[in-house]
Amino acid sequence: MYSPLATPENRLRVGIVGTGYAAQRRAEVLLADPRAKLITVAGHSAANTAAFCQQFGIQASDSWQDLVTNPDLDLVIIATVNQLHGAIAEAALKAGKHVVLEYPLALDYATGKQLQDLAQCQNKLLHVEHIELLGGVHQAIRAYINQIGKVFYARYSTIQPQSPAPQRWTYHHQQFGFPLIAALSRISRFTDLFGSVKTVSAQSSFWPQTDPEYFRACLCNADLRFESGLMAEVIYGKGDIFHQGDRTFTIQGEKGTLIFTGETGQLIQNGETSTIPVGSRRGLFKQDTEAVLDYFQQGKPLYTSIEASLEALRVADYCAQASQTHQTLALSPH
Ligand code: NAP
Ligand code: BLA
Repeated sequence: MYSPLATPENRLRVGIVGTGYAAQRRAEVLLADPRAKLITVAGHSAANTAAFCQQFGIQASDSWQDLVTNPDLDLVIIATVNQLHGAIAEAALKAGKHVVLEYPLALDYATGKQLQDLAQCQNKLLHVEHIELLGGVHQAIRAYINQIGKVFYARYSTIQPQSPAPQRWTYHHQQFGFPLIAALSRISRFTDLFGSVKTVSAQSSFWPQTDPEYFRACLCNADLRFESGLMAEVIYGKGDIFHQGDRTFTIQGEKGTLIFTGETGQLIQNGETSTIPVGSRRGLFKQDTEAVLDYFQQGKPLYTSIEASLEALRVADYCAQASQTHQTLALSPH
């Protein structure tokens, strides 16, 4: 599936859909890496598309539909609003392109599963970025979790106050999707660390803007029970109803507790607290992009798999259903 070592003539030819934060980080890496050639971008507003093209010295495609069928591309990176992920990935795979997505793969599990099947059929890479797994907090958890014995409880809370709440896609029901699907990293951290989920229950509340397609704030929580018996809670909130932010990851084990508040980590055992060094949240899109290039050029395995991303999406989709039906749901066996 991967090509031989890079030569100037044998570079991976890439197109990006999206011109925002993630797209810019991707473009920077692709321009600097001799194994890749950034060919084109498909944007949204004319002004931001033009600025992106000027900054990176490339030509815009007229639409994402044109981009995915461009015969000069090997790989399409999808870094646009969540609502479009599934349709663009499907079209790109059908056009015979490899596909890299910023999470989430799609806004529901069924669509994600179809994309996985399609990629397999087409024999193309379908990779979903999960930069949270590359980040300092997650790496520190992996490094220290063996010190706290059997883990029985974990909780991850992210609250982001924002006032006034913007009228942008991240506050738009359709474009963002159900918050625990959109912010899939909250759940994928748990599935990466603790394996299979047995049951979920969840709640969600939304506070509408004047235009009800947008919300001023949202709050979702989910209780996950893992096959191992471990209990976990995920809390995600943002918007103008919050007056204090929070990003706290707590892991309780029989022999100790790990607590991460932002990028500060602590290990607590027998009444003693020690500080855990935590790496940065920066440079993660670079790491992901380089992992993709290593995969194509050297056949090096990626740090995460489509199966793992899809399983996190399945859990998040159950959370969406549980919050609508107010029921505890058991995940069906595969
Ligand atoms: P962003 O900076 O807000 O950029 C969003 C992009 O989508 C821009 O090109 C924007 O174009 C375009 N867009 C906005 N509304 C649109 C609409 N209605 N229809 C079509 N295009 C529209 O967002 P981002 O942070 O880069 O996020 C992009 C993707 O990466 C999302 O799926 C997100 O979940 C994922 N992701 C981001 C991060 C991160 O750290 N930022 C981390 C993990 C995953 P205009 O500006 O011209 O409107
Ligand atoms: C995740 N950040 C995300 C996501 C979005 C944004 C839409 C995916 C959904 C989610 O998991 O919540 C958007 N993040 C932003 C915006 C800012 C921001 C608009 O911080 C404005 C400042 N991402 C950035 C910036 C950093 C960043 C500037 O845009 C700074 C280091 C990091 N965002 C970052 C990381 C994740 C993420 C590491 C993965 C989520 C996680 O760690 O769980």
